[in-house]
Amino acid sequence: MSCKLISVPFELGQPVAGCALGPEALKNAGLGEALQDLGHDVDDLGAIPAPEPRAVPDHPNRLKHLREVSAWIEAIAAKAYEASADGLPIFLGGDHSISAGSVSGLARRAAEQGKPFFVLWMDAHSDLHTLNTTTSGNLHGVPLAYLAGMPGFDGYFPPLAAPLVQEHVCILGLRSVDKAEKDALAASQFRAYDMSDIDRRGVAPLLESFLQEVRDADGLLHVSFDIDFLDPSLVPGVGTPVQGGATFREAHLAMEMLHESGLVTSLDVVELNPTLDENGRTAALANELVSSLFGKTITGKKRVA
Ligand code: HAR
Ligand code: MN
Ligand code: MN
Repeated sequence: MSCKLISVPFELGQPVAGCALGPEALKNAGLGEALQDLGHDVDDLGAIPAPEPRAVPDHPNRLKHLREVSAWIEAIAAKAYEASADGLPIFLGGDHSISAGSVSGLARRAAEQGKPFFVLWMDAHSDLHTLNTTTSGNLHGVPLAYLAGMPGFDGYFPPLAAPLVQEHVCILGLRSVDKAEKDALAASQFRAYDMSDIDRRGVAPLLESFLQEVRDADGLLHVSFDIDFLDPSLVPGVGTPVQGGATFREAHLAMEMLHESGLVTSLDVVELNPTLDENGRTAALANELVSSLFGKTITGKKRVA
């Protein structure tokens, strides 16, 4: 399989400096080499150049860097569409606002191919604010609402070629959901699993039922991996840590299952902030998990999905 590494050094979707250094940190920690060692072709496509801010009207809510975020989404979406013609694109963020671009470009490609498009959103946060409901104004808190075609983005974010089907989205790892996001979730058809669901039922059954849906639909699967999915004790290098997150073993199991499924066609790795990291351990752990997603095993034992 040919993996295409796409660096997206953008951090203005959130207020903490350093996230733009995420792609270099992941690469310097050996991501490309790890994928090659697992037998994959790796094509490093370099970084998406910073676009000019997009001319958008003033918004009544106080939104931070709206023009920059909007321009990056447009540029990333174009790149995602192009790169997904062949190979498996891996977007290295950057904060989670970049996924508004990667996922929209990939969804457009899938729609053109007549393939159902599924998204696994691994995250402490639901990222379901609209431009009208966000109280922080940090636009890494809105990508999933935008991608699902929720109201209020018209004229501010680029038009969506193919909004996500809510039933085709699984959010895993939730433990920070704001009031407006709770209302949005309650009114939605998303599959949303919080940490309590993981504790009560376990990662494996939750994920397997979603993977079975993807399989049954002969769909494409994008994984949007927000590193704050993991417990902050494991990943100091994230800007918005939330206690009570996934263990290494839970994340590792999820990645192994994703590999065994053979269904994953694209990936985001987002929210790494190397300036907050401790001796690169967040980057190293992210790489370890990505390696599992791409076929690294403990014993080499074959498990049939
Ligand atoms: N819900 C909060 C807000 O909108 C926090 C959002 C944080 N998002 C991320 N990505 N870190 O998941 O401000
Ligand atoms: Mn997120
Ligand atoms: Mn998050």
